[in-house]
Amino acid sequence: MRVRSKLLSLMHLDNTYCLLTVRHVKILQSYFNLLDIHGDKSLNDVQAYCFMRLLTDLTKDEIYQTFDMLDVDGSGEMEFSEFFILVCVLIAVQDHVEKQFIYRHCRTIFGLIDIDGSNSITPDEFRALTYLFDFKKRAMHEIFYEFDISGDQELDYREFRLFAMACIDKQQELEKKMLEKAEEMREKALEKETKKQELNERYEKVGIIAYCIIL
Ligand SMILES: [Ca+2]
Ligand SMILES: [Ca+2]
Ligand SMILES: [Ca+2]
Repeated sequence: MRVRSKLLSLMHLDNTYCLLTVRHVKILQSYFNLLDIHGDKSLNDVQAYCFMRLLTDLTKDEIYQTFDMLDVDGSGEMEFSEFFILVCVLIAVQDHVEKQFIYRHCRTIFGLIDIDGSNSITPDEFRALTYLFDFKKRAMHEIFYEFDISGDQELDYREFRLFAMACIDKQQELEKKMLEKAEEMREKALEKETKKQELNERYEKVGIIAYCIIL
């Protein structure tokens, strides 16, 4: 999923706990109150649809599936606590910290994608992660069976937690690679600069010698 929002681009999740600050929660509460035009402290499916349609590139089906996933109390409406989770997911995606987010909020994510509340995740339920967190569909199919250690075609919480831990390993591996690449580029730039400086000094010397010869 892609996220585009000026307001959300000003908000970031805390590095350690992957949560919003109290100040941002207050801003979000005011934003929610503005969206809640009926003043009943919740957003109905149409309001939630418009909100997600405006901020993301999710399809209609994906939006309604996300709405059902987030409607934890089954009220058919999105209350602030559910809206808050949605916004945290959007910010995690916007800031590319979705793997970290899954790891930190493993239990919550497990509860969300377990739509039927069976305490285990089927391949169909697991698919929600592909569009929310931009996992590749084919890879996710393989990943699902890789972590289904008991082989019952479902992921229980312990299996899902292993998946979440693997996510963060992958993220750290990626970050390490990016840091190494940045260091490599920095060294190359430094080397280039030193060479340039040496060349300039040499030209300067040659220039001085030529000037002396002319004199
Ligand atoms: Ca609800
Ligand atoms: Ca389930
Ligand atoms: Ca299993």
